Amino acid sequence: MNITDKSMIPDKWKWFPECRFGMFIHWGPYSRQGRGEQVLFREHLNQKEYEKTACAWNPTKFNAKKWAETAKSAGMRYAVLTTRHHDGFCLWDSQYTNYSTAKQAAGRDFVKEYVEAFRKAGLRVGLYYSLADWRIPAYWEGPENDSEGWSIFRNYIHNQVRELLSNYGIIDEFWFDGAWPRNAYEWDSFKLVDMMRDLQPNILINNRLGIIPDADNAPKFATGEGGTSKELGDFGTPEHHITPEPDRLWESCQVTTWRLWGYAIGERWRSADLLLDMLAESASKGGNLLLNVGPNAMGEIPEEFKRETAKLGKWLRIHGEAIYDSEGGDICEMVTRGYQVVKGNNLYLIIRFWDGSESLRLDGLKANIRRATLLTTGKSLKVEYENNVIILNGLSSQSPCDLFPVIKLECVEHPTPLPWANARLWEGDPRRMTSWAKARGESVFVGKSEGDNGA
Ligand code: FHN
Repeated sequence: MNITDKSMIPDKWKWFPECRFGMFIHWGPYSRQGRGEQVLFREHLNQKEYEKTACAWNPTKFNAKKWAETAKSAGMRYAVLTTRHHDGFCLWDSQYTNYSTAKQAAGRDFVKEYVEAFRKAGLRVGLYYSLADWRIPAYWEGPENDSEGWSIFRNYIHNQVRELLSNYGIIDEFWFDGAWPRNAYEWDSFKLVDMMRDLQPNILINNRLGIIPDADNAPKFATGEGGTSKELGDFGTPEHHITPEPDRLWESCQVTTWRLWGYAIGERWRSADLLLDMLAESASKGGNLLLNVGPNAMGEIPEEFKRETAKLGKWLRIHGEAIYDSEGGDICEMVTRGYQVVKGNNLYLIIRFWDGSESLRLDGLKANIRRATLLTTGKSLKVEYENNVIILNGLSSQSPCDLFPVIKLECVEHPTPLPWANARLWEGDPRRMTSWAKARGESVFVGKSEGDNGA
């Protein structure tokens, strides 16, 4: 499947590229410590003590409607909430444990409140679920050292996934995590996926269900990205980076802070232009961006997140057609200007660097342009052709917007690259550039006659 060819994407999953931008929410009792979602393990906390703080956790300011409003204000069109992270604490009313928000101090089913509020706001909903549960000795021992304990633990996992997909309506995306160090056979992942598809035939399942040990070049252990396999998983999950998967949907998950996913007191925040850069890069490569927020212990989304992502929402209200339902891009060399994103026969130039010159020169693009518009202001641009070079005229000296201005090129047919520009520097056939160099001559000296070999 070529993920940028929409005709190759099953209808039931077309919503994914249509949405392009989602909210990742890492929230749990670890927000009480305020040092990220992994504090239990990373600081080797006493499990009993952690359990007490988790059971006493009562985030009275949690209001899923407000979270949904923040997501919409950011231009996000779906969300994924951690139902249970590696610490084992459940944010829903599980019938398989009392270690949950429903059975402890909060007395609420946060997953129910989340799915209802986000759906009501017109957003699609995803659930994150960690296979790992750091409380359970059998998780650490594994089947080879505790076969009975492992079987009980694995049944617990399968039962919880079943109840999450049975009791909360249509779930659009399921985000497994924490497969390490077990493989897909040990998790019985093929059986798990079969059950999930029976319950929710249209669901998108990610690739973090453990590695397939006998698959070609399978790593021995799942990496930090959960260990991926082509056989399992409808979409790839590059984490902290933006790397396309050539043959399936993919979604880059990124933090809006400097490092941690869960709420961290004193964390630093990425600015709106950095966040937009990630969104534009993901779209230009044909993937989604799942941008994370860690709400605080009382259930409030940090003001810094609201402030910076609202700027993206404002940008998307003007330029969203360049992102939503896009089909990748990267047609030809553009790195000195920004990103290219394609939709049908339209090519969007997302300009990261506005240098103030009156015209923009595109030397690698082959396109018959019917109309060129500065999408940011609606101003028409004049198009000229000098041999193979396309020149867009009429640009202002000052950038027309705080973030990235966008130029929309409506082409008569699908835009393509010129031969030299059909690959990037350090890629493709180097000989495609020979004539370009030859046009200057062979000498290493400037100004010498033809034939000098520089001796
Ligand atoms: O260990 C987790 C981590 O805490 C976080 O949830 C990220 C989000 O993708 N996933 C795992 C690390 O790859």
